[in-house]
Amino acid sequence: MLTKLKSKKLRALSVVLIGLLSSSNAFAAAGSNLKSDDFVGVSFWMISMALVAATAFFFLETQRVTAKWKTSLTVSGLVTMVAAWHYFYMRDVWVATGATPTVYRYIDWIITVPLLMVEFYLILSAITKVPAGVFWRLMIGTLVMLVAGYMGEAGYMAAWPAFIISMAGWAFIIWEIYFGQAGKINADSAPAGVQSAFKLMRAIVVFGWAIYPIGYFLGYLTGSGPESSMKMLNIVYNLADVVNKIAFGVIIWTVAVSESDKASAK
Ligand SMILES: *C/C=C(C)/C=C/C=C(C)/C=C/C1=C(C)CCCC1(C)C
Repeated sequence: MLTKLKSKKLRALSVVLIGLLSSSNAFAAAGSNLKSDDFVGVSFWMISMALVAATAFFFLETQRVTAKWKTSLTVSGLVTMVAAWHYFYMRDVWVATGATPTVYRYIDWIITVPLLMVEFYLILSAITKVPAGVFWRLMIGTLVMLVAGYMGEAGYMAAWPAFIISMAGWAFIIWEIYFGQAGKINADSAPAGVQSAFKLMRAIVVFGWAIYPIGYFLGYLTGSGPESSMKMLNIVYNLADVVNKIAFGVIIWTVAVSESDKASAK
């Protein structure tokens, strides 16, 4: 019974992965060749593949943890899967045209960043009851941050004011997870393993996420030539995604496994 269920899951997973791979191949065939000195293009390729591998890993590892941690790991896998898919497109836009794939980047963020915020809610919900206000405040902060950022990058708004509004949205998120209700619930009710994961995750929201506004600053606010600043912008955003999507998921995986092992040892 158990093995039957498992093989079904594995089949479902392989369908997902084959889908990912074939969509990338179809697109690559229509695109152009990656040049050996196009390091931004190389980073797009490497990160696409790392995201695919991370997706398979997170989905498969859901089998190893107890029920209430499965959702967190599934969400981690969704984040890397959605990002991988967008990376295939971003990579081709960059390699074929040398243009910054702003629209794909933000479509990716508007899906994956709320999912990352949900992770805070989920890891706290795995241990105690969490009021819905926590969830909504994290969502509102995310929306303000991303909508303003997009308006600045796509030219609907001047780069500086958009930057400032977006920074305010990010600050609001940080406030909630450090000093707001989310931070308090963690400090008051979470077991040690969850607390340390929560602390690492929120440190990522401060230090890992800080890489994006730095990229925006270097890309739009330094007044350097558009070609070099766009290379800088894309390399910085790509590296930031490794930390904030893959490493973030790995932290959740670590706590999910250790808390599950503890539960089964009881
Ligand atoms: C997986 C993608 C993630 C975690 C993306 C996060 C993006 C940000 C934290 C972006 C923040 C920005 C600012 C705080 C100001 C300038 C504009 C943004 C949108 C780059």
